[in-house]
Amino acid sequence: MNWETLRTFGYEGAAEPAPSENERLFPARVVEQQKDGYRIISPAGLLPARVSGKFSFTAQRTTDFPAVGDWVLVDIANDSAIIRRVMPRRGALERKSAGLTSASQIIAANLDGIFLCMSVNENFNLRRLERYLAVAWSSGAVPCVILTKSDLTDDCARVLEQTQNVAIGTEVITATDADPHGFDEVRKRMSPGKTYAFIGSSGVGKSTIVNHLLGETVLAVSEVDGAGKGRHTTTARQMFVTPEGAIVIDTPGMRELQLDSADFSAAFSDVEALAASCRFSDCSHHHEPGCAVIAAAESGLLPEERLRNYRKMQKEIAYQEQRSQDAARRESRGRKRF
Ligand SMILES: Nc1nc2c(ncn2[C@@H]2O[C@H](COP(=O)(O)OP(=O)(O)OP(=O)(O)O)[C@@H](O)[C@H]2O)c(=O)[nH]1
Ligand SMILES: [Mg+2]
Ligand SMILES: [Zn+2]
Repeated sequence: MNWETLRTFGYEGAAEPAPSENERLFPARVVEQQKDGYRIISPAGLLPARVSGKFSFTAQRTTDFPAVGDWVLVDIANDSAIIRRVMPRRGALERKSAGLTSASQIIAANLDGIFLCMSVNENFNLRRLERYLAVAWSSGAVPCVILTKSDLTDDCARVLEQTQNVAIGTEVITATDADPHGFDEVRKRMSPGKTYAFIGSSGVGKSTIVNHLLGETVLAVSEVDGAGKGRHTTTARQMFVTPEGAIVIDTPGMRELQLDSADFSAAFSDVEALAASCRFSDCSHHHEPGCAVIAAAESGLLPEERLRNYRKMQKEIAYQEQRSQDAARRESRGRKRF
Protein backbone atom coordinates (compact mmCIF):
# COMPACT_ATOMS: atom_id res chain seq x y z
CA MET A 1 0.00 0.00 0.00
CA ASN A 2 1.32 3.40 -0.96
CA TRP A 3 -0.42 6.18 0.91
CA GLU A 4 2.13 8.81 -0.12
CA THR A 5 0.92 8.76 -3.73
CA LEU A 6 -2.62 9.30 -2.56
CA ARG A 7 -1.42 12.29 -0.54
CA THR A 8 0.11 13.88 -3.65
CA PHE A 9 -3.41 13.79 -5.06
CA GLY A 10 -4.66 15.75 -2.06
CA TYR A 11 -5.49 13.02 0.46
CA GLU A 12 -5.40 14.28 4.05
CA GLY A 13 -6.94 11.37 5.95
CA ALA A 14 -5.44 8.47 7.92
CA ALA A 15 -3.33 5.74 6.28
CA GLU A 16 -5.80 2.98 6.96
CA PRO A 17 -8.90 1.47 5.39
CA ALA A 18 -12.13 3.33 6.07
CA PRO A 19 -14.23 1.82 8.87
CA SER A 20 -17.37 0.40 7.32
CA GLU A 21 -19.94 -2.38 7.56
CA ASN A 22 -18.05 -5.71 7.33
CA GLU A 23 -15.95 -4.61 4.33
CA ARG A 24 -12.47 -3.22 3.82
CA LEU A 25 -13.05 -0.08 1.83
CA PHE A 26 -10.17 2.17 0.78
CA PRO A 27 -10.24 5.89 0.13
CA ALA A 28 -9.40 6.85 -3.46
CA ARG A 29 -9.73 9.81 -5.81
CA VAL A 30 -11.30 9.73 -9.25
CA VAL A 31 -8.63 10.87 -11.71
CA GLU A 32 -10.31 10.12 -15.00
CA GLN A 33 -13.80 9.78 -16.32
CA GLN A 34 -14.52 8.22 -19.68
CA LYS A 35 -17.72 7.14 -21.35
CA ASP A 36 -17.54 3.61 -19.98
CA GLY A 37 -15.82 3.93 -16.65
CA TYR A 38 -13.39 5.61 -14.30
CA ARG A 39 -9.78 5.50 -13.25
CA ILE A 40 -8.93 6.10 -9.63
CA ILE A 41 -5.78 6.67 -7.63
CA SER A 42 -5.82 4.46 -4.54
CA PRO A 43 -3.33 3.18 -1.97
CA ALA A 44 -2.91 0.27 -4.42
CA GLY A 45 -2.04 2.65 -7.27
CA LEU A 46 -3.84 3.70 -10.42
CA LEU A 47 -6.75 1.36 -11.14
CA PRO A 48 -9.69 1.09 -13.52
CA ALA A 49 -12.95 1.40 -11.61
CA ARG A 50 -16.68 1.15 -11.98
CA VAL A 51 -19.55 1.79 -9.61
CA SER A 52 -21.20 -1.15 -7.85
CA GLY A 53 -24.58 -2.44 -8.99
CA LYS A 54 -26.10 -1.31 -5.73
CA PHE A 55 -24.67 2.17 -6.27
CA SER A 56 -26.29 2.51 -9.71
CA PHE A 57 -29.52 1.15 -8.36
CA THR A 58 -29.79 3.56 -5.45
CA ALA A 59 -28.50 6.68 -7.26
CA GLN A 60 -31.26 9.25 -7.55
CA ARG A 61 -29.71 11.72 -9.95
CA THR A 62 -26.92 11.76 -12.53
CA THR A 63 -25.01 14.06 -10.17
CA ASP A 64 -24.90 11.29 -7.53
CA PHE A 65 -22.40 9.41 -9.71
CA PRO A 66 -18.66 9.93 -9.27
CA ALA A 67 -16.89 12.68 -11.19
CA VAL A 68 -13.24 13.61 -11.62
CA GLY A 69 -11.94 15.05 -8.37
CA ASP A 70 -14.35 13.09 -6.21
CA TRP A 71 -13.16 11.22 -3.12
CA VAL A 72 -14.66 7.75 -3.11
CA LEU A 73 -14.58 4.56 -1.05
CA VAL A 74 -13.61 1.50 -3.05
CA ASP A 75 -13.26 -2.26 -2.87
CA ILE A 76 -10.02 -3.40 -4.46
CA ALA A 77 -9.73 -6.81 -6.13
CA ASN A 78 -7.86 -8.21 -9.13
CA ASP A 79 -6.25 -4.95 -10.27
CA SER A 80 -9.53 -3.12 -10.46
CA ALA A 81 -11.78 -1.27 -8.08
CA ILE A 82 -15.46 -1.04 -7.35
CA ILE A 83 -16.74 2.31 -6.18
CA ARG A 84 -19.14 1.89 -3.27
CA ARG A 85 -19.54 5.45 -2.09
CA VAL A 86 -18.89 9.04 -3.11
CA MET A 87 -17.81 11.19 -0.17
CA PRO A 88 -19.65 14.49 0.34
CA ARG A 89 -18.29 17.14 -2.06
CA ARG A 90 -16.72 20.38 -0.91
CA GLY A 91 -18.14 21.88 -4.07
CA ALA A 92 -18.52 21.00 -7.72
CA LEU A 93 -18.46 22.54 -11.14
CA GLU A 94 -21.81 21.60 -12.53
CA ARG A 95 -23.40 21.93 -15.91
CA LYS A 96 -27.07 22.41 -15.26
CA SER A 97 -29.78 21.40 -17.63
CA ALA A 98 -32.73 23.58 -18.50
CA GLY A 99 -35.30 20.92 -19.26
CA LEU A 100 -36.17 17.81 -17.33
CA THR A 101 -35.03 15.49 -20.08
CA SER A 102 -31.33 16.34 -20.24
CA ALA A 103 -29.60 15.66 -16.95
CA SER A 104 -27.23 17.92 -15.02
CA GLN A 105 -23.62 16.88 -15.05
CA ILE A 106 -20.71 17.28 -12.66
CA ILE A 107 -17.70 18.45 -14.66
CA ALA A 108 -15.29 18.21 -11.72
CA ALA A 109 -15.56 18.06 -7.94
CA ASN A 110 -13.62 19.40 -4.96
CA LEU A 111 -11.84 22.17 -6.83
CA ASP A 112 -9.82 25.00 -5.32
CA GLY A 113 -9.42 26.96 -8.53
CA ILE A 114 -10.94 27.13 -11.98
CA PHE A 115 -9.08 28.52 -14.97
CA LEU A 116 -11.58 29.78 -17.52
CA CYS A 117 -9.78 29.70 -20.83
CA MET A 118 -10.79 31.92 -23.72
CA SER A 119 -8.60 32.70 -26.70
CA VAL A 120 -8.09 36.24 -27.93
CA ASN A 121 -9.04 35.36 -31.52
CA GLU A 122 -12.32 33.90 -32.88
CA ASN A 123 -13.24 32.38 -29.56
CA PHE A 124 -13.25 35.76 -27.79
CA ASN A 125 -16.79 36.32 -26.54
CA LEU A 126 -17.53 38.29 -23.41
CA ARG A 127 -21.15 37.13 -23.16
CA ARG A 128 -20.05 33.54 -22.99
CA LEU A 129 -17.38 34.44 -20.44
CA GLU A 130 -20.02 35.96 -18.18
CA ARG A 131 -21.92 32.68 -18.24
CA TYR A 132 -18.81 30.63 -17.51
CA LEU A 133 -17.93 32.94 -14.63
CA ALA A 134 -21.35 32.59 -13.08
CA VAL A 135 -21.15 28.81 -13.12
CA ALA A 136 -17.55 28.87 -11.85
CA TRP A 137 -18.42 31.06 -8.86
CA SER A 138 -21.20 28.68 -7.86
CA SER A 139 -18.73 25.78 -7.68
CA GLY A 140 -17.07 27.01 -4.51
CA ALA A 141 -13.71 27.37 -6.30
CA VAL A 142 -12.02 30.66 -7.15
CA PRO A 143 -12.11 31.41 -10.88
CA CYS A 144 -9.31 33.03 -12.86
CA VAL A 145 -9.67 33.99 -16.52
CA ILE A 146 -6.88 33.04 -18.92
CA LEU A 147 -6.84 34.85 -22.24
CA THR A 148 -5.07 32.23 -24.31
CA LYS A 149 -3.06 32.59 -27.55
CA SER A 150 -2.15 36.14 -26.62
CA ASP A 151 0.39 36.01 -29.50
CA LEU A 152 -2.57 36.28 -31.88
CA THR A 153 -3.51 39.86 -31.00
CA ASP A 154 -1.68 43.15 -31.58
CA ASP A 155 -3.53 44.83 -28.77
CA CYS A 156 -3.27 42.63 -25.72
CA ALA A 157 -3.88 45.55 -23.36
CA ARG A 158 -7.22 46.35 -24.94
CA VAL A 159 -8.46 42.73 -24.85
CA LEU A 160 -7.31 42.50 -21.25
CA GLU A 161 -9.18 45.66 -20.30
CA GLN A 162 -12.39 44.59 -22.07
CA THR A 163 -12.25 41.29 -20.22
CA GLN A 164 -11.56 42.87 -16.87
CA ASN A 165 -14.68 45.03 -17.28
CA VAL A 166 -16.79 41.90 -17.51
CA ALA A 167 -14.92 39.65 -15.07
CA ILE A 168 -15.55 41.85 -12.06
CA GLY A 169 -13.79 40.60 -8.95
CA THR A 170 -11.88 37.98 -10.95
CA GLU A 171 -8.23 37.94 -11.95
CA VAL A 172 -7.54 38.03 -15.68
CA ILE A 173 -4.19 36.89 -17.08
CA THR A 174 -2.78 36.16 -20.51
CA ALA A 175 -0.94 33.10 -21.77
CA THR A 176 0.83 32.01 -24.94
CA ASP A 177 2.93 29.09 -26.09
CA ALA A 178 4.86 31.41 -28.41
CA ASP A 179 7.08 32.54 -25.53
CA PRO A 180 8.99 30.36 -23.04
CA HIS A 181 7.62 32.47 -20.17
CA GLY A 182 4.12 32.48 -21.65
CA PHE A 183 2.66 30.29 -18.91
CA ASP A 184 4.44 31.76 -15.88
CA GLU A 185 1.36 33.73 -14.81
CA VAL A 186 -0.68 30.52 -14.73
CA ARG A 187 1.96 28.54 -12.82
CA LYS A 188 2.31 31.34 -10.26
CA ARG A 189 -1.34 31.04 -9.34
CA MET A 190 -1.23 27.40 -8.35
CA SER A 191 -0.27 25.93 -4.96
CA PRO A 192 0.88 22.40 -4.11
CA GLY A 193 -1.88 20.04 -3.02
CA LYS A 194 -4.64 22.26 -4.44
CA THR A 195 -6.85 21.16 -7.32
CA TYR A 196 -7.43 23.25 -10.46
CA ALA A 197 -9.66 22.63 -13.48
CA PHE A 198 -9.16 24.10 -16.95
CA ILE A 199 -12.39 24.76 -18.77
CA GLY A 200 -13.42 26.58 -21.95
CA SER A 201 -14.41 25.98 -25.56
CA SER A 202 -12.70 23.40 -27.73
CA GLY A 203 -9.42 24.49 -29.30
CA VAL A 204 -8.63 27.42 -27.00
CA GLY A 205 -5.46 25.70 -25.75
CA LYS A 206 -6.37 24.03 -22.46
CA SER A 207 -4.35 20.87 -23.11
CA THR A 208 -1.43 22.98 -24.35
CA ILE A 209 -1.33 24.78 -21.01
CA VAL A 210 -1.65 21.58 -18.98
CA ASN A 211 1.19 19.97 -20.99
CA HIS A 212 3.42 22.96 -20.25
CA LEU A 213 2.58 22.84 -16.56
CA LEU A 214 3.44 19.15 -16.48
CA GLY A 215 6.70 19.82 -18.28
CA GLU A 216 6.04 17.05 -20.78
CA THR A 217 3.58 16.14 -23.47
CA VAL A 218 1.07 13.95 -21.74
CA LEU A 219 -1.99 15.12 -23.58
CA ALA A 220 -2.51 15.06 -27.30
CA VAL A 221 -3.14 18.57 -28.54
CA SER A 222 -5.62 19.19 -31.30
CA GLU A 223 -4.42 20.16 -34.73
CA VAL A 224 -6.86 22.87 -35.53
CA ASP A 225 -7.98 23.08 -39.13
CA GLY A 226 -9.86 26.00 -40.67
CA ALA A 227 -13.09 25.07 -38.93
CA GLY A 228 -11.39 24.87 -35.56
CA LYS A 229 -12.08 21.15 -35.19
CA GLY A 230 -8.99 19.31 -34.09
CA ARG A 231 -8.01 15.70 -34.43
CA HIS A 232 -6.68 15.37 -30.89
CA THR A 233 -9.47 17.12 -29.18
CA THR A 234 -9.68 16.05 -25.54
CA THR A 235 -12.42 13.49 -24.94
CA ALA A 236 -11.99 12.58 -21.27
CA ARG A 237 -11.63 14.54 -18.07
CA GLN A 238 -8.24 13.75 -16.60
CA MET A 239 -6.28 14.71 -13.52
CA PHE A 240 -2.49 15.11 -13.21
CA VAL A 241 0.05 16.36 -10.68
CA THR A 242 2.57 19.02 -11.78
CA PRO A 243 6.26 18.85 -10.75
CA GLU A 244 5.45 21.61 -8.22
CA GLY A 245 2.72 19.45 -6.70
CA ALA A 246 -0.41 21.20 -7.96
CA ILE A 247 -3.24 18.95 -9.10
CA VAL A 248 -4.66 19.87 -12.52
CA ILE A 249 -7.69 18.65 -14.44
CA ASP A 250 -7.95 18.97 -18.22
CA THR A 251 -11.48 18.89 -19.62
CA PRO A 252 -12.95 18.54 -23.10
CA GLY A 253 -14.22 21.76 -24.67
CA MET A 254 -17.73 22.62 -23.64
CA ARG A 255 -20.49 23.51 -26.01
CA GLU A 256 -22.85 25.27 -23.69
CA LEU A 257 -23.39 26.09 -20.07
CA GLN A 258 -26.79 26.64 -18.61
CA LEU A 259 -27.46 29.14 -15.89
CA ASP A 260 -29.87 29.14 -13.04
CA SER A 261 -30.94 32.18 -11.10
CA ALA A 262 -28.46 31.65 -8.25
CA ASP A 263 -25.52 31.64 -10.68
CA PHE A 264 -26.98 34.73 -12.26
CA SER A 265 -27.00 36.70 -9.00
CA ALA A 266 -23.38 35.79 -8.36
CA ALA A 267 -22.29 36.94 -11.82
CA PHE A 268 -24.10 40.26 -11.47
CA SER A 269 -23.41 40.96 -7.83
CA ASP A 270 -22.61 44.60 -8.76
CA VAL A 271 -26.05 45.07 -10.32
CA GLU A 272 -27.79 43.17 -7.53
CA ALA A 273 -26.11 45.38 -4.93
CA LEU A 274 -27.48 48.47 -6.67
CA ALA A 275 -30.90 46.84 -6.98
CA ALA A 276 -31.12 46.65 -3.19
CA SER A 277 -31.67 50.43 -3.24
CA CYS A 278 -34.46 50.45 -5.85
CA ARG A 279 -37.71 51.93 -4.55
CA PHE A 280 -39.72 48.79 -5.45
CA SER A 281 -38.55 45.44 -4.23
CA ASP A 282 -39.76 43.74 -7.42
CA CYS A 283 -38.21 46.40 -9.68
CA SER A 284 -37.41 45.05 -13.16
CA HIS A 285 -34.89 47.90 -13.71
CA HIS A 286 -36.49 48.77 -17.04
CA HIS A 287 -38.66 51.83 -16.42
CA GLU A 288 -39.67 51.99 -12.74
CA PRO A 289 -39.34 55.32 -10.88
CA GLY A 290 -36.68 55.31 -8.16
CA CYS A 291 -34.69 52.54 -9.91
CA ALA A 292 -31.14 52.64 -8.55
CA VAL A 293 -29.83 50.48 -11.40
CA ILE A 294 -31.06 52.83 -14.13
CA ALA A 295 -29.76 55.81 -12.12
CA ALA A 296 -26.32 54.19 -11.86
CA ALA A 297 -26.28 53.48 -15.59
CA GLU A 298 -27.26 57.08 -16.36
CA SER A 299 -24.59 58.52 -14.10
CA GLY A 300 -21.95 56.23 -15.62
CA LEU A 301 -21.35 54.33 -12.38
CA LEU A 302 -22.64 51.16 -14.01
CA PRO A 303 -21.35 50.67 -17.56
CA GLU A 304 -24.20 50.80 -20.11
CA GLU A 305 -23.01 47.52 -21.57
CA ARG A 306 -23.13 45.78 -18.21
CA LEU A 307 -26.80 46.71 -17.83
CA ARG A 308 -27.53 45.51 -21.36
CA ASN A 309 -25.96 42.12 -20.58
CA TYR A 310 -27.83 41.92 -17.32
CA ARG A 311 -31.12 42.37 -19.14
CA LYS A 312 -30.18 39.90 -21.83
CA MET A 313 -29.31 37.21 -19.29
CA GLN A 314 -32.47 37.98 -17.32
CA LYS A 315 -34.41 37.14 -20.49
CA GLU A 316 -32.41 34.00 -21.07
CA ILE A 317 -33.16 32.70 -17.59
CA ALA A 318 -36.86 33.54 -17.89
CA TYR A 319 -36.88 31.57 -21.14
CA GLN A 320 -35.13 28.58 -19.60
CA GLU A 321 -37.50 28.57 -16.64
CA GLN A 322 -40.46 28.70 -19.00
CA ARG A 323 -39.02 25.78 -20.93
CA SER A 324 -38.59 23.59 -17.88
CA GLN A 325 -42.10 24.44 -16.69
CA ASP A 326 -43.46 23.45 -20.10
CA ALA A 327 -41.51 20.20 -19.93
CA ALA A 328 -42.87 19.47 -16.45
CA ARG A 329 -46.41 20.08 -17.65
CA ARG A 330 -45.94 17.81 -20.67
CA GLU A 331 -44.53 15.11 -18.45
CA SER A 332 -47.41 15.23 -15.96
CA ARG A 333 -49.95 15.11 -18.81
CA GLY A 334 -48.17 12.08 -20.22
CA ARG A 335 -48.30 10.35 -16.87
CA LYS A 336 -52.04 10.80 -16.48
CA ARG A 337 -52.72 9.16 -19.79
CA PHE A 338 -51.15 5.83 -18.77
N1 LIG B 1 -1.04 30.67 -31.76
C1 LIG B 1 -1.20 29.88 -30.70
N2 LIG B 1 -1.72 28.66 -30.84
C2 LIG B 1 -1.89 27.89 -29.73
C3 LIG B 1 -1.55 28.37 -28.43
N3 LIG B 1 -1.87 27.41 -27.53
C4 LIG B 1 -2.39 26.38 -28.25
N4 LIG B 1 -2.41 26.66 -29.57
C5 LIG B 1 -2.90 25.75 -30.65
O1 LIG B 1 -4.31 25.65 -30.56
C6 LIG B 1 -4.73 24.32 -30.92
C7 LIG B 1 -5.65 23.74 -29.87
O2 LIG B 1 -4.93 23.55 -28.65
P1 LIG B 1 -5.40 22.51 -27.53
O3 LIG B 1 -4.48 22.71 -26.40
O4 LIG B 1 -5.56 21.15 -28.07
O5 LIG B 1 -6.85 23.06 -27.19
P2 LIG B 1 -7.92 22.47 -26.13
O6 LIG B 1 -8.53 23.64 -25.47
O7 LIG B 1 -7.29 21.44 -25.28
O8 LIG B 1 -9.01 21.81 -27.09
P3 LIG B 1 -10.07 20.63 -26.72
O9 LIG B 1 -9.30 19.50 -26.15
O10 LIG B 1 -10.72 20.31 -28.03
O11 LIG B 1 -11.06 21.21 -25.76
C8 LIG B 1 -3.44 23.52 -31.16
O12 LIG B 1 -3.20 23.46 -32.55
C9 LIG B 1 -2.38 24.34 -30.45
O13 LIG B 1 -1.11 24.17 -31.02
C10 LIG B 1 -0.97 29.69 -28.32
O14 LIG B 1 -0.62 30.20 -27.24
N5 LIG B 1 -0.82 30.40 -29.48
MG1 LIG C 1 -7.71 19.51 -24.95
ZN1 LIG D 1 -34.51 48.92 -10.31
